[in-house]
Amino acid sequence: LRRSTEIQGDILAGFRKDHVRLLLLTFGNQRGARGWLDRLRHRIATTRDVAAFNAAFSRARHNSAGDDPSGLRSVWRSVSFTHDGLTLLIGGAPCADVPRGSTQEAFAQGMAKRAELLGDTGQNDPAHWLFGGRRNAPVHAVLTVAADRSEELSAALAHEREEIARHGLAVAFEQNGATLEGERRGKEHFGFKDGISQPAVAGFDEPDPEHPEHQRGKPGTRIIAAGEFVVGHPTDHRLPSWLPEWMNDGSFHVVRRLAQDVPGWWAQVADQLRALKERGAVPEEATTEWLAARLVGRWRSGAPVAKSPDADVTAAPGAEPDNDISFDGDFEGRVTPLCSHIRKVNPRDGLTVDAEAQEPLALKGALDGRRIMRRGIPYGLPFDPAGGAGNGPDAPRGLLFVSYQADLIAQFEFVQRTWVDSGDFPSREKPVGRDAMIGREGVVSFPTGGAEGGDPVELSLRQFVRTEGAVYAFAPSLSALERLAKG
Ligand code: N7H
Repeated sequence: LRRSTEIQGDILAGFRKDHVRLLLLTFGNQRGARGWLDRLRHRIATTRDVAAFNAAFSRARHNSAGDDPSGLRSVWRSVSFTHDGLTLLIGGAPCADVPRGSTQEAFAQGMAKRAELLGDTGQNDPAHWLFGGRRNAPVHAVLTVAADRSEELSAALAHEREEIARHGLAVAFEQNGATLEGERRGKEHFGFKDGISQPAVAGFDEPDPEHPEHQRGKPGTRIIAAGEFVVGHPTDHRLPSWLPEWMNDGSFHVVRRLAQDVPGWWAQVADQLRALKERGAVPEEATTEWLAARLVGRWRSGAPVAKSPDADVTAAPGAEPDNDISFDGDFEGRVTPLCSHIRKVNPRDGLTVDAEAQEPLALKGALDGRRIMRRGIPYGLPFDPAGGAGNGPDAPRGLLFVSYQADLIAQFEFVQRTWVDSGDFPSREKPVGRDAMIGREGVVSFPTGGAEGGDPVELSLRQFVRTEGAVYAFAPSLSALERLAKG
């Protein structure tokens, strides 16, 4: 990729580590913050570093037939700044021009101020947040440290803490993240395989020789313009956002701590299944796994309901979970419900109902501008009634949701507001309802009768995912870090 030594390594390549810590930092003063950054910048991973490591790791794993190619290890760091943090570092406004409704306006306001827009009210209210809320210590920078092993992470963190203290910075909050272990590896706390569908990036990921719009070896994974994720790179559909030149090769960083009530969610699935059976709305043999898969759009293994409507299928050992999903032919959501998480957050080819009722978003390629690069990881221990205190129902656990995108409003906020939280997306005669897995309390429309179809029924769903902290930050290029440090 052009400029791969400029773009921070987590944005396009992805750290892909099992142990992660986010240090949310408060600056003491400008001099200290600049001094800290001037030393830190030499430890920041670039896209080239991370991509080379990930390629070597994949090769080693391939050659060792699925085993962990131990020996290949690295510790990666990335850094991003909130609007307040940049203002302090620069000693003035980071963006001279802040048009209404622009990504720079969302960034300048931060997520707590945009709580109403983002559905962060009620249980999600920033008054209860652990970081980023009005009552919390100000966050100026987010330092991400990621490692293969927890000992390596601890050693790196000890060094980072020394540097932080030495330059008069304070840790406002520490957020850990770790891949779940054993059978749960690669899955999030509700039990589903995550991280399957990611956008591929033009100039970075290799196109398939036969289907150049898709990534090689990953059928169904569209290649999207780099400018959707990295500021200042070409985009296909969006107008330039007129960000200042110093932001080129950087990316907006969304961090959200999303708590998951695992037993609550599964209990609700069981309750809903009972109610659906009483109404004769689902087959007698339907199980909680069957219903849960329809709320997500994939089974626990990641197998898409669109292709395996009746039961989960385990992929061949070493095979990647299937991302070659089409909703063409299932516009009414009879197989994969329209309220399922994956249809809400990436509707793919499932939008056009008929020629007259064409949704503008269904125009070829326009959805590419809504994709986000997800870099989330679970936090907390799994729910396990047979385990210790950390495995109990009230122990903290959830998804540390992280995404990178070139435009906060057109990408993250659009997906969250206009798709996840809105009952009218996709637009149909009967409202579809909110996202059936991560939405707030509300009613969704659930299909009956399978592919042949009966009338959909309404399900009242409660809320089992809660926002517990959130920040908007910006991850600058390596040379912008140098300029910020030198002042
Ligand atoms: Fe979602 N989950 O683990 O159950 N997500 N998500 N997400 N999500 C996806 O395809 C989950 C959240 C997206 O291209 C899968 O990788 C949970 C937010 C997008 O087909 C699973 C939470 C937003 C995709 C989950 C959560 C998104 C996606 C299927 C919160 C954006 C790709 C596996 C606690 C605002 C869709 C996969 C595609 C997939 C889970 C939140 C976005 C299993 C638990 C807040 C774009």
